[in-house]
Amino acid sequence: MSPSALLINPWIYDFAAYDLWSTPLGLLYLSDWLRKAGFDVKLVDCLDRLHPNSQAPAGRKNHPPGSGQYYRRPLPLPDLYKGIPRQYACYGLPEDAFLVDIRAVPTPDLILVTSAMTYWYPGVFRAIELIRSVHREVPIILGGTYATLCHDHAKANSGADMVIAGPGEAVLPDIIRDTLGLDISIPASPWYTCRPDLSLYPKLEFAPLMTSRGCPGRCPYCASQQLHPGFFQRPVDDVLAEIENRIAMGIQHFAFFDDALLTNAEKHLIPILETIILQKWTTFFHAPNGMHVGRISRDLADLMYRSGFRTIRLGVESLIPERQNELGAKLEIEQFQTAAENLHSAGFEYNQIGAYILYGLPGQDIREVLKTCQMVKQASVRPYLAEYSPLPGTALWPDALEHSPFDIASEPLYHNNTFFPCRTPEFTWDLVWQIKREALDR
Ligand code: B12
Repeated sequence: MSPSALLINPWIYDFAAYDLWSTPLGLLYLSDWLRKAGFDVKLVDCLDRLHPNSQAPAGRKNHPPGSGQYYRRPLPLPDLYKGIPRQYACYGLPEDAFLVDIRAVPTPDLILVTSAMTYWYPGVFRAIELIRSVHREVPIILGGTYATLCHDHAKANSGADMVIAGPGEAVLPDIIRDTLGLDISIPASPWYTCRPDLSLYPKLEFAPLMTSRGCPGRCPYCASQQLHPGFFQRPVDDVLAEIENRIAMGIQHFAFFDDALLTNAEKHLIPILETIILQKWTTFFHAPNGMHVGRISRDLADLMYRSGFRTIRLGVESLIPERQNELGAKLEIEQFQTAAENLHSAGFEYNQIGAYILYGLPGQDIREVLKTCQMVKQASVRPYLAEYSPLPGTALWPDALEHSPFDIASEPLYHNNTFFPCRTPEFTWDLVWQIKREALDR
């Protein structure tokens, strides 16, 4: 009998959540690895809107495949969020449907649970509690973003038998040996020899695509270096083979998960897009993660348009020079205007191009954000407000500790972006609504 593993993607516990091509990509990579190692693998993904019992509201017509609303179960507000004028909720599969799925799985040898945002840990804990109630004796291993960045918190509180920091591929053989006493003969292979295992889903609207891991940048608010040390781009042919394979599965929509998609574009993204155009493949690409604005030349914008990009998000952060310098000086206003012009000339419309603007940074008067919003709109680009979430181990963390009136070091719930953990004394919820309105008004 083959050994078996059950993979779990837990719920989101938050004030808001909307599915933007969300996929437990880490788990899907690990699944491919496990299958190569001879495991039988099952997945219960609480965030799969296409699950027959998801109760997710039907998708809106004008929203691209892969995006949409989750089923939402209102929850009492945790004490430490008192004063936030928003409903707290659990997003994703109803609990009874989760339990039906968990019970339907024959007792596995190993259970792997992933975790995403650090402040979503209550959903992770709840999943572990429920799994434990059904599969009492099975070792539960927790990994992912929360498990990596808040490792001690997860070890102390999650209820998992083992908490793993960092990429899982390299440590799976050790985990399997330690928990099951099995020596897996396949070597700890590099992640890019695996492909996200999409066979775990009966229904798919899109495929996640990660053409690189890590990031060459060092943005002071970002934890990419801790999560995926170094920077590695997959060979172009390998990425194209993956796209071709997905097309053969009937998939047309793709969402990029790269941290730095446009790095080294001449040798990486450009040849990929040129081949797609040459082969006349029908593809639609979404890049919900902010891309490096200064790298969007006229040629690249044309290729993006012609190869089927539909969702463009630009990592603007701030167009106020002092703030931009503090964040790594990656962008000048002229570069932003040129990139916007290039995208418009290529054919992209206002609603397809969004600019992420960071707000709620340590010591930042959020009124400053209004100016960047206005400049972004002047270039016919839609502002998207991205609230700062402080993360341990990042360059901005000491600043965040100094400016936050809350105990962000010991309580990850305070990392919640909606909470504005680094709020200044002038902060009010009215001001937040005013800025949100300004961003939305055209
Ligand atoms: C893609 C991405 C998004 C996408 C989609 C996210 C999704 N899950 O679907 C979008 C653009 C929507 C997004 C949005 C946001 N994001 Co984001 N995002 C990322 C990004 C770039 C990649 C995540 C990913 O899928 N990686 C790919 C997989 C392969 O890696 P992985 O999941 O880490 O899995 C590996 C290991 O962790 C491990 N592993 C995972 N699970 C398990 C389980 C076991 C048992 C084991 C052993 C190992 C293991 O092995 C895996 C394979 O190596 C990360 C940064 C990063 N480099 O990780 C930020 C990141 C997660 N995002 C972040 C933030 C701040 C946000 C936003 C709040 C930004 C904003 N203000 O709007 C929003 C909020 C999202 C929301 N409400 O849904 C922060 C985290 C904040 C936090 N407090 O935790 C990160 C870390 C970036 C940063 N600032 O440093 N994001």
